[in-house]
Amino acid sequence: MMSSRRTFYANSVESAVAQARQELGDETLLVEAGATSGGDRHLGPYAATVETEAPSVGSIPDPPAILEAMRREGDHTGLEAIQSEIGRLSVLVRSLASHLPSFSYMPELTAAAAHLEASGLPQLLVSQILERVERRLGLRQSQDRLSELPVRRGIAAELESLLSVGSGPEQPEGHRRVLALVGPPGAGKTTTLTKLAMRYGVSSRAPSVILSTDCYRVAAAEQLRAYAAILGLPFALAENSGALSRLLVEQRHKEVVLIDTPGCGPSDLECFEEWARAFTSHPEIERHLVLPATARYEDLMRGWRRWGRLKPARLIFTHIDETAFHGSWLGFAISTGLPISCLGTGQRVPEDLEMASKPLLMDLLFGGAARAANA
Ligand SMILES: Nc1nc2c(ncn2[C@@H]2O[C@H](COP(=O)(O)OP(=O)(O)OP(=O)(O)O)[C@@H](O)[C@H]2O)c(=O)[nH]1
Ligand SMILES: [Mg+2]
Repeated sequence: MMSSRRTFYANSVESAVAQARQELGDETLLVEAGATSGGDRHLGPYAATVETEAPSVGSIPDPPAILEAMRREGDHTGLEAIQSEIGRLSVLVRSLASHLPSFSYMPELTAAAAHLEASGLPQLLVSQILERVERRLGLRQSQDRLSELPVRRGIAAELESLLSVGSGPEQPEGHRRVLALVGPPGAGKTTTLTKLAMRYGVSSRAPSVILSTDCYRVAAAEQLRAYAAILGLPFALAENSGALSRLLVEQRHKEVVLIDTPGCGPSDLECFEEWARAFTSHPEIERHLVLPATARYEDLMRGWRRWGRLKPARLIFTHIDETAFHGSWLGFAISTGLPISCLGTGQRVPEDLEMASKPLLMDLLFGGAARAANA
């Protein structure tokens, strides 16, 4: 299916993105957002451009899927020929792109461009951000060279306007929160859920309960049960979607309901479909998609074709402590338009959990690589 682009205008980037998602669905991909300029200004101060039709899963096999199929079937000669052709084309595209005006940045921006690309931010996003900073700071017109600081601030301001951070589970008084952590195997769902239970379920003193739907790994559910016992919180295991529905009715007086889910891998469609159906019939469950910050942007986007179907409300990134390159997951957050709620920064429970804030995200993006280099 071919995709085309549409632009939404509003008083903030967040509401332009919200409008797009309301009209076109949660799987809509954000390709550009920011302050409007020139002839578009009368339409609204901010704009968000989105892809209106994402390719449907499985309808047209994409190149990585073809490669994967060939790998499974042991077609190594064909695989190598395609890989070498892709390598040749990517060198060619890079060399052509380097001659385009949008890729030849002003000297002030060259180092920043290299840093952002090295951090894993997708190249398209980097060029969009830097073009805006160039315009906003008038770099092409001015004869004076700017120092690094205003350029860095300009980039941070652009990025901050594209990113959104959203409330984690710290629930407003009197407002019930039913949260499910979903995501790929090993992302850190159970660990993060335990951290959240300790931080909010216990310290807020709101009546809370921990539910698990992970019947695939008995040890994991038992570990969570043991944690719940230490925290003095009730725990229940839902073996299927029907059991989950019954438990949600039983636990309707609890103000904080934290649900752990199994990590369904890409080949485990049955597990995924069962819980996708269960969540669709319970719109009150806020889905927080847990993803490792160590994953590449392209892999996160591939996973989004599946995880996007669960219509997550927030993103949680874990394993933040294991990488110094934070552009991939930040780029993914910008592309999906979803707010980041919290970050897993290590294995310690409950210490290694940070609520997301824009200054923290900027510090990670700009400080991470520098800190790693100095370590
Ligand atoms: N370094 C680091 N390790 C983490 C973080 N979060 C989780 N882990 C570790 O990652 C491993 C997997 O964590 P789990 O919480 O079991 O992951 P899960 O998503 O529940 O896994 P499944 O239930 O198998 O899908 C464990 O060894 C955790 O201690 C983090 O933020 N940083
Ligand atoms: Mg788990």
